[in-house]
Amino acid sequence: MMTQEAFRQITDNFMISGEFMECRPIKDGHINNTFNAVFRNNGREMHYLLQQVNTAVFKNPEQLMINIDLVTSFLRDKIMACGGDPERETLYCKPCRDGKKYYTDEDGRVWRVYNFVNDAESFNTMEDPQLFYKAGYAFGDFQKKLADFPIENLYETIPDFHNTARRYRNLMQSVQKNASGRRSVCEKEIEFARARRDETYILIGKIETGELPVRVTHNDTKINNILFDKKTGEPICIVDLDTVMPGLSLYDFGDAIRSGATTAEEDEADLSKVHFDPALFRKYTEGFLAAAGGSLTKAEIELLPLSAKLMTLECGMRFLTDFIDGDVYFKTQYPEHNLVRCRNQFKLVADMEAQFDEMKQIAAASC
Ligand code: GN1
Ligand code: MG
Repeated sequence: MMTQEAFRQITDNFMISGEFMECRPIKDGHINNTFNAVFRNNGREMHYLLQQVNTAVFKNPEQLMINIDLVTSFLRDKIMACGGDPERETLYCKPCRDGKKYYTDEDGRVWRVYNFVNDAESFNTMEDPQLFYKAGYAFGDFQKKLADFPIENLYETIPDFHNTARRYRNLMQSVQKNASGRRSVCEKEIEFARARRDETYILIGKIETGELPVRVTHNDTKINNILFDKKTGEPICIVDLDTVMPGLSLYDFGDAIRSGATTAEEDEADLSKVHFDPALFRKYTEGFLAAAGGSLTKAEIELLPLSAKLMTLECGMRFLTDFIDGDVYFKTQYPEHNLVRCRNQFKLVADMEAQFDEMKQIAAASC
């Protein structure tokens, strides 16, 4: 547990005016540690988003922060050109007093500070189809805004992040090693993944053949990575930019469906509550295509349903791998947490397979 004095000392390294009041933990996200840093400046309470970057996951914070700085500056310019409010519509880094974009403390921990978007909220599920339509539009628009970003300037912050075939191989290596000794309790899930091995190569294969274009994508389009304006209910800002890098539009589409076109949270253990919802799939698809559809190729549009299934399978395999490895990657709250998440994702995969024809019809009708 860090003391408030320790937080004060960390934030003191950033160009923030006013007096430090306190840091409050924000519990979202499985990777980084996030805090609301409260300051008082001229009698006004000011908020900043302080994050401790997980350097076990993001091994090169220098490159990570270069990416984020380039992307957020680019977005800021675009937002201003459209008459938008760059303070609320994009994150941007508050620099350190030495001009760097992040601070490394004495224990080697890496910290950064973003603007805090006030009067905004995020959701872990999307029961309201209209809200999910807006989410689709927002992620589609994010992709569209970055369409002319010079992709060659971006580092790959986590290599092979959405290489589903690689994720499958990693799972099988973990199964072999069985570091936690937990393998025997998840044989059914291992078999589920094994039965879908050939499909894990489809998207990566189409990059290699040039059938699918590599674009600047977000790569972590979990639905709670959109901030909605509390007053208007409109999406205002896309957050969690650590994995913005070269990728497929299908990764962003698929991961949003994985996390949003479902009737339950990602770690709902009661599978009778977990269903893929085709009506939500339809809404997101319509919203995403309304914003980004014009720039997508025929091949991309055709693969939308499959990408939803593959991104869900991939995420389930990653949870399963981490369960077998002994919970070394994702934050967990209890010993079976990763297995519960895996079962939840695999239930969605099975549902999508059962309703795949309907998904294809919806995608075809939405463009
Ligand atoms: C992680 O940080 P967060 O919770 O938004 C993960 C995503 C997974 C997601 C599953 C860098 O995202 O890839 O889809 O958990 N991010 C990283 O909930 O691994
Ligand atoms: Mg993330």
